[in-house]
Amino acid sequence: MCTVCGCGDAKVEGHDQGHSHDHHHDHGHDHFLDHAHSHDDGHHHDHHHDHSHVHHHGDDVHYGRGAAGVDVAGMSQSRLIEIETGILSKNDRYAAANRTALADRGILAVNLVSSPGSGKTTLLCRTIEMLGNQPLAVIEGDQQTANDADRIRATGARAIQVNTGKGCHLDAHMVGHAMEHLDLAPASMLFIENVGNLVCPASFDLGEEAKIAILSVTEGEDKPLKYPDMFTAAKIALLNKIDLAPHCDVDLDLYEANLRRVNPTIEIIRTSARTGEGIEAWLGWLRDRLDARSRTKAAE
Ligand SMILES: Nc1nc2c(ncn2[C@@H]2O[C@H](COP(=O)(O)OP(=O)(O)OP(=O)(O)O)[C@@H](O)[C@H]2O)c(=O)[nH]1
Ligand SMILES: [Mg+2]
Repeated sequence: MCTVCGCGDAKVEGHDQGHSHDHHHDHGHDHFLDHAHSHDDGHHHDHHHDHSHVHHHGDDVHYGRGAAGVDVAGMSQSRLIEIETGILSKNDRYAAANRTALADRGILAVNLVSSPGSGKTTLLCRTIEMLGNQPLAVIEGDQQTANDADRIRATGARAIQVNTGKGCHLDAHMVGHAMEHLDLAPASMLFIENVGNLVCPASFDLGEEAKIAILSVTEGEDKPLKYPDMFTAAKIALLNKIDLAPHCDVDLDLYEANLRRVNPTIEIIRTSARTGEGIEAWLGWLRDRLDARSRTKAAE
């Protein structure tokens, strides 16, 4: 179960719905194409569920009314809080382990987050092509299919697909597992493409250097205001599909102003994965961060 939205109560073989499972994943099999566990043992949780409002859906279902701030059928509020508390510290531990492993090898990891279809994979393919011989690897998160990993591999880059099943986000444990399989080169870049979802991935620390929010011009200028958590969590936003702007009723300056309203320090680059506009600036951002990593490592 995702304790942000309550989704992902997948029935998984050998796993009861919604229990606070403490699985260890020391099993030897590669389950990256069948990762149907909801993995709620991985939740970095500084979101607050401080909904003061109540949504009425029908006569007797109320979301977010209780102390846990989320309703899950058949589960008490105290049980939900107990589960969340256990989950949070676990994800933080996994994220810290990922962060240490990455820092030890001077690897830059970035986490691409966005709503479905804003252009994450297309941008990544373009990025990989333009980075040339920079060592890198990709972790692809989707509920189903290996389409995106296949697209990445078509560029010649190494990629591993994590299917989250009913889960709505990647967590630090999944990423740690994928990192082991990728056997990352020192001073490489690791791109993590999260599940397309503008809500839940904001709350999960994966051990990455930064969350990169991708927005496309067709989504509407008000999205930063409607989904602020994602944009406060991100260090940089790529305003993508800029080539379509002349065909859309979009005010790009207002888009940027709304981003800065929710996150005054966010960096913004206008990009087109189609034409390549803005991609050099994005590569410059990545290279600067990778260089900073190497300098930190050399200073140790
Ligand atoms: N015109 C235009 N189309 C784009 C651009 N970037 C992506 N697209 C198109 O947008 C569609 C979705 O792109 P994807 O790269 O699959 O988006 P995504 O964010 O990876 O999607 P999910 O992984 O499903 O969340 C595809 O048809 C792309 O060709 C762009 O900069 N300009
Ligand atoms: Mg994709």
